[in-house]
Amino acid sequence: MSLVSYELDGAVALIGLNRPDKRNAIDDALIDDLRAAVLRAHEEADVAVLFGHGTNFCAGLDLAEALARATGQIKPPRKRRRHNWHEVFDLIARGPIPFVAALHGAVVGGGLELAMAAHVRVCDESALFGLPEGQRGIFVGGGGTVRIQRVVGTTVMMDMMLTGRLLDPAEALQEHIVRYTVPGGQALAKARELAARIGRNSVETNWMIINVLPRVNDLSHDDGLFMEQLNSARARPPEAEQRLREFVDGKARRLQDNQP
Ligand code: 1HE
Repeated sequence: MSLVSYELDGAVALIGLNRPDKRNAIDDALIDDLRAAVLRAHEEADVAVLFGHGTNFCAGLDLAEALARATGQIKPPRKRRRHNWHEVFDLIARGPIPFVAALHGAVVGGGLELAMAAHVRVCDESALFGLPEGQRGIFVGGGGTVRIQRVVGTTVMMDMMLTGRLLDPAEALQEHIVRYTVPGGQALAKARELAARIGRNSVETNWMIINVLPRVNDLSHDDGLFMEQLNSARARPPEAEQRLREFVDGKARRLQDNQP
């Protein structure tokens, strides 16, 4: 049985962490199933929603499996390869389609790192965000030093890691961990609504938004502007001509119809 559910609703893939008895803790089997689901979504969807089944989004690293690994019960691979969380989270963050994360309950440790690989994040009022690695004697390993630190800044991440402080939805909004907060039980519905809007954009522009912006963030001012110029001057796909014509002919949706 897969530890990750997958459903296609039109052009929106719904990907659900499905290990609720273990609070969707991420073990090797779950990461493999998540990888398969993400790759399938890349093929057949224009946008994806990531959510957790049960009462939590994700309790982070499977600590029982981590203990088995630390005590040698699970043999390390003979050859070094790329960290499998890094690979899968990058497939989400820098793949061909945008991801919207619907968050509730515990969003901690690796669960927060996974959420931060998504491009738009929504939480309901039950959500709690934390980085309890210090209490477990381990360190972030799912890209958090890069991805979380860039969003919340060093001060906030250090505080979360050193004190183990949990952020509530209002604090998460303030720190840009989420962009939308909704009443209990409504995160998935809101995420699906946002995904539907995102899915109405040009696929090509969505690709540039999620792939160009984070890279420009890593560049100097001059190189960033150069990268922007290269991308905005790329040959426009036929879809762009059609969308431009719809606007000029008065047939396009107006911006005020778009407020989330
Ligand atoms: C788990 C895990 C887990 C729950 N690994 N099994 N993550 C953490 O430090 C979070 C640890 N978990 C918790 O603090 C709590 O479980 C929760 C706040 C998420 C949920 O509490 P609650 O009362 O609803 O559930 P519970 O009774 O604590 O747990 C239910 C079951 O899930 C129980 O198993 P059971 O067989 O006894 O029923 C728990 O053992 C199991 N469970 N969380 C394994 N994380 C690559 S670097 C990333 C580093 C990190 O992610 S650090 C953060 C680790």
